[in-house]
Amino acid sequence: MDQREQNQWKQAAAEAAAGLVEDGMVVGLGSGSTAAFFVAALARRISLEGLRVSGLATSRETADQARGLGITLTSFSEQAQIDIVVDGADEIETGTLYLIKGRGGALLREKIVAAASRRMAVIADETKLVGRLGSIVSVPVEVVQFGWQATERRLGQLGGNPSLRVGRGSQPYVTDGGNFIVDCAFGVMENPEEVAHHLDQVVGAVEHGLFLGFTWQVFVGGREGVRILKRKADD
Ligand code: A5P
Repeated sequence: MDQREQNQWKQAAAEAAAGLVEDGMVVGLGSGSTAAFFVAALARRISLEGLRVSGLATSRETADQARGLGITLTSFSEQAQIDIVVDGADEIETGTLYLIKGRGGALLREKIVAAASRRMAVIADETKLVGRLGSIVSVPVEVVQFGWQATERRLGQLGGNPSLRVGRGSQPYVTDGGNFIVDCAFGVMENPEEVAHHLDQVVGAVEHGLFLGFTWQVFVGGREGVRILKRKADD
């Protein structure tokens, strides 16, 4: 896959989704390379059209980028609800619009923001589309540091073939929330709801990267331009 072309697809999807933002909105700002294109596109609309929006960032990295581009940031102490969140994904199941997220490590804040948003628009290049979740990536699970080995063992008993994510200098990767990430290779999932239900019960696991039922629309950039996938019920 040509990286430059893939970036163009990501950017095209991000720019199309930036068109969803209206004056006065509170906008959840996702994390990752595709979301970074969205933040840049939104900043351009703000400066060219004088759009007034507040952004709620899903990671420190996104907050830094948004602040640097002059986007006003807000927080949950100021907002009861977010109008729309625009975020990337690692896998998108085409039939259900279910997602795996968290390769960038921001899944906990991403899910909190998605859950507090009226709508979630997902932006991606077409390499992220799969028929079944688990085809390409593992499911990241954010776990508290205390007793992580016990939590990892439990994830292994669930068939997750777990491995602790390693960051810089071969040290465990630490999230913005101060937790570790255990990546779980469940393989192709026939029943992601059941996997999510089991992960929800694991003591020591704070959150997992299965985003089921959050997506409103997906903007997919690819060779043919940008196409929009909609949830069946919204057709
Ligand atoms: C961050 O934790 C992730 O959920 C990202 O949204 C996801 O990894 C997509 O990232 P890219 O847009 O960089 O592929």
